[in-house]
Amino acid sequence: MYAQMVKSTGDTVKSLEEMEPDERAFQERIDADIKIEPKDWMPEGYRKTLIRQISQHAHSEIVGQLPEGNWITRAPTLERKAILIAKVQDEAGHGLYLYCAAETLGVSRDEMNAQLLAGKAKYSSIFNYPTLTWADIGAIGWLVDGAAIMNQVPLQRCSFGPYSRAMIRICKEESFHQRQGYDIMMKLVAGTPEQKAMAQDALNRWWWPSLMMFGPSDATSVHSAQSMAWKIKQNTNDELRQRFVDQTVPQAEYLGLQVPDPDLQWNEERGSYDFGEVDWEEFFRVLKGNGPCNKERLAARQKAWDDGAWFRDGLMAHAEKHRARKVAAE
Ligand code: BYC
Repeated sequence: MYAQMVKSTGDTVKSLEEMEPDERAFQERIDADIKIEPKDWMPEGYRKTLIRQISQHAHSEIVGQLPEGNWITRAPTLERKAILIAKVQDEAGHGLYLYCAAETLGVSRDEMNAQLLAGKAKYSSIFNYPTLTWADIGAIGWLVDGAAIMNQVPLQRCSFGPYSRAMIRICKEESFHQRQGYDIMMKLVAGTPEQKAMAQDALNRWWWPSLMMFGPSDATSVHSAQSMAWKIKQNTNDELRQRFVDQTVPQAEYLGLQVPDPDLQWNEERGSYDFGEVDWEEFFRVLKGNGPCNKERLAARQKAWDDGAWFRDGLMAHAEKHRARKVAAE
């Protein structure tokens, strides 16, 4: 895809002719599907966009541990507890690969963390909702990980090498996560009427926030046009949201659950589902820090940072001692 063919919804995307020679050579590499590596020349905007997206993605993985971690002590069986611990641990691993990928762009993990705690860097809106019942753990795996996979599979082909490679492993693990969530939902819908009602209630609460994960509509997405020209993103927010709906509605039907959208209907002509309008006011309210759990999530991250101070200090003191010994021996 050539840069000049991308329609811009926000910032204008320069055509090849408008670019300086360095920038043009860079764009031609992107257009030829050649990966960009950390030491290659890149436009400052490309570097900044990647730092923003990858760090926000990393923060999402880390903050995303909190709603699920809430159920580790209350998982209904030892097996479910072991599975949930493993899943939450995987999310920590994803955060770490992603912080490492962002660090190759010249930002430190401490800086990224400071931006999160100062409210300057975002994390996915979805993690500002509470996990009220065990069925929410099923719904998160099924819907939230399902939406994450839909968004992340194309990111495996991202033009920036370290991000694209991190996504390959992350996507493999997310597939297990999605299946464990669906498995919880299958058990619940085959259980007592109360258990089935719990599954339906979780779907009711998580459906719309899951659709919001894909970001604002294409008409209001600020970064999509440039990010697609740079092949950081391969698809628009609305395209991926539609794919998610098309994939997930039959899964809900198989479970015998009702998707909470009166406007949902199969469109024979388009070969996909029509669905209702996302409540964008709610989405932007959550992004501004006013969702049900924003304050709690940031307070938990601040506490983790404060509680870890002694450990970071110990590591630094240890490294300094080694350095001093090495210097003395030379
Ligand atoms: N939540 O111009 P747009 C997981 C922001 S975690 C919050 O469309 P872009 C998991 C956006 O950042 C999955 N903010 O932006 C973990 C921008 O604000 P800034 C996390 C959102 O970047 C544990 C503004 O809105 N996945 O898998 O082109 C357990 C305008 O948006 C959201 C990723 O992070 C949102 N939902 O597209 C289970 C994937 N949406 O930065 C599961 C990587 C938009 O200008 N990220 N914003 O202040 C992406 O693919 C893209 O960044 C997005 C947004 C599609 C999210």
